[in-house]
Amino acid sequence: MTNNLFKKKVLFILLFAISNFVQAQKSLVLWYDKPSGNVWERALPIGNGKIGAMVYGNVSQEILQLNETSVWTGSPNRNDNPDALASLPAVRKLVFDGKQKEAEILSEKTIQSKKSNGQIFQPVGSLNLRFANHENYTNYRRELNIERAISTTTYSVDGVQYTRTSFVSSPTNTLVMRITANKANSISLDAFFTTPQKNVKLSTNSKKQLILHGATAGHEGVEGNQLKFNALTTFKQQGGSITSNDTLTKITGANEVIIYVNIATNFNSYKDLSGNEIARTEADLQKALPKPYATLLNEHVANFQSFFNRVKLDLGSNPAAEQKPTDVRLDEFRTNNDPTFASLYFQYGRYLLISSSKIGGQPANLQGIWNNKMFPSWDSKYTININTQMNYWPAEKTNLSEMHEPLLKMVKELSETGQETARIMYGSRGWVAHHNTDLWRITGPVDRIFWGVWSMGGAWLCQHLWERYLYTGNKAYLAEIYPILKGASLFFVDDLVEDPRNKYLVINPGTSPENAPAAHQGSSFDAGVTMDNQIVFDMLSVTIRAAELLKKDQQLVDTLKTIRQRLSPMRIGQYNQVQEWMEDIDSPNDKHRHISHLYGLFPSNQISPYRTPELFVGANNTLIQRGDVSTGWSMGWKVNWWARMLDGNHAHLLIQNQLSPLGVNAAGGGTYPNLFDAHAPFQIDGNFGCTSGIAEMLVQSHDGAIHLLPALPDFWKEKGSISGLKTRGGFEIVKMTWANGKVTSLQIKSTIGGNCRLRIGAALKGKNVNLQTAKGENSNPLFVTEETAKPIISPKASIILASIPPTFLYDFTTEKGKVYTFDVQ
Ligand code: FUC
Repeated sequence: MTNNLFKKKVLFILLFAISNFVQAQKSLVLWYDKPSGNVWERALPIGNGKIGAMVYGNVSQEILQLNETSVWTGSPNRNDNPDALASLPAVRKLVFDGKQKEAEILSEKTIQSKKSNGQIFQPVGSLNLRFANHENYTNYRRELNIERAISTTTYSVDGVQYTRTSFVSSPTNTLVMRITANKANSISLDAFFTTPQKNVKLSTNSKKQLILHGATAGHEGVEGNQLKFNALTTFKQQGGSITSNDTLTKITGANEVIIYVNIATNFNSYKDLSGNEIARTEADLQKALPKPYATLLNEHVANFQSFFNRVKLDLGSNPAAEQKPTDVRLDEFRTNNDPTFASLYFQYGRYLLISSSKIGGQPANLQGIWNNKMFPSWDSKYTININTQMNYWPAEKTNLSEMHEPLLKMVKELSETGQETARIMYGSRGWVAHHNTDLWRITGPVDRIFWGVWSMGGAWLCQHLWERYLYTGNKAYLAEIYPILKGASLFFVDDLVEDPRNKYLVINPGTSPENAPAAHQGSSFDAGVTMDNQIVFDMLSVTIRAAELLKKDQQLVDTLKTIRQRLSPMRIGQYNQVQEWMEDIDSPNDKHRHISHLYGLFPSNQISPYRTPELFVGANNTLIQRGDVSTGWSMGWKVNWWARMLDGNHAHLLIQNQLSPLGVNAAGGGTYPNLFDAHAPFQIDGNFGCTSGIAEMLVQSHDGAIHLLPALPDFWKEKGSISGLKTRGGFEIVKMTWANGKVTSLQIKSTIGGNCRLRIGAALKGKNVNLQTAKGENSNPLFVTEETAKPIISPKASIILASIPPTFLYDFTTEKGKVYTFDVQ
């Protein structure tokens, strides 16, 4: 090769690499050509699971709105109603006698919390940066690069180009903003804190640091002034000068400014507030301050990418659409084929989970870790009758198991606090949690009893513990969580009662979250509702499995099996629907956002096209009757349901509904310009729900096999690939490509060995593996499915079984650590 030719080749490779890099960058960026103004839902979220911030990207008046994971009102407290136990026989009798409304009225006094309805997740305040004479700017752009977890704002004033780069570093627990200009001595700013918190002191010190120290208030009779927080802003500038007055720091004529924000509280645990918030912020700052900026940045990016880069998704591309700002793409998504926007939204869900849920922090709440209001909707706490669970649907399957940790820890803590609730309110062993909890791990019923009576929160959350086991096969972990599972089941052993009408064992009082059948005079109370039965079934089943795997508690296993047999099967009603209630009183015109009785379809696996064909059709009818457009999270759930119905096009329709600007869906939710999900208001569950749904459209593993491309919509059929999704059994889809709707290549890694069963639409050929046609049950215990009882079908129903697309089912034996490669035949 001549020297020139060599140079040309190198240049070509370089250009190619750069253009690929730019392409990857572009597709994983949210960007805008206008500042946020004063609209919080336009600002861009950054966070490390402990500190969260919304970056407004305003030019002359920049705002970093600040949160810290443990800044909640109140202090350690409980909210059980001690009158519950004595009243339970009367409440149960009223329900069994069909007097649900009377039961509800009585329970308002005896079961509903007389104390706190839960405490509030609150903001710390804002760091404000004023740039004088920056009103007239050009070349404006702000972006959030979700592949690097960095927000950048650039603009020019008087020919000088300014750049602000912000990120929240995990390794140092510090928010960092660096401000640069392409002309020396151009950066001048005033910085100061503001806060809606009442009990605070703002100050500066001799190091020109800004300090915001305070304590949160009490709420609903729970003592305040206990949870202390400290926010500390530190400046490091090159050139120019720095001065401060009592609450403001002024920088004049600098070449570069780096701003460090540290926030901490005295919170150690739900029962211990003995930490030192001031020492903590100092200690964190000392981790960041000595490091060169480039090191801080690189360590942050490396840490973030160690999670984020595990999964890559390509659903196809539409270059014309991709050139537009994110808010314009959002506006056009429902009428445009913009598959990169769907993959961006999928990855944004993963970005948000990494940024709002990390070991050492609290689980992502209703708003993740981002809230600017003192009284946010539903206190921005943990609604555990769907919303908190939905936050964690993507965790295992999108290869972010570590992000699951804060939730799993919360379940453990609820299993501690919930024991007293079980004992005092129900006279039961074990533990129980109702439909909400908060930083203090309250487990009593909150809000009006219409909603609060539901006692399944803890048991549903336990499925997350079990799911982690199914994805990892880690027996030591199983032994750790077993007492929590056992406690949740013991509660049911004591709390289930025989329904005199039909002799089934039922939960009474129970409810199908937040809905009420017209036939019950507007009361939500009932006994033996479908979702209760499904959750109890799962709870008993996983406890039985865990005990058997650990070779423990044989007698208890026998008891649980006996009880499980006495639960009501699911029912198919007169409208060919899965019944929500024990009686056939559902309305086909009910559009309620919760479709709790389809818990059995997703996230559970009690309804299956292969094992329960009648219920599968019933679920389809229920989904059609309930309709598509609803609140954001409800649409997110529906993406998962339609994926489980093997209907990719309907799932995609829901993604289009969800990814519509707020206001487009009459009487429904949508998406804000910063791609936060809109209930409305902002609720992060919808983001996470849809992310999980997109994964479920590509790979499922709940039904005895790894099902590849179970629900690929026409929009994504042409060509695509996915890398890094995890499945039950500890398998990883190293890479799967497809074209024209069919898998074209596949690599699967086994991380723990065991039988791997694949379900796939086209015949496969193993390259380094012998595929067998699968027969009988999957021998891998991590894929076990429980037998769902045959449904009771109304004589008025006429179920026509669905035709399920044919698939191939293969088995092959795997070894821990090995990668298996396949071709399509
Ligand atoms: C449940 C839902 C509401 C809302 C709230 C936080 O009560 O029914 O729609 O999402 O949680």
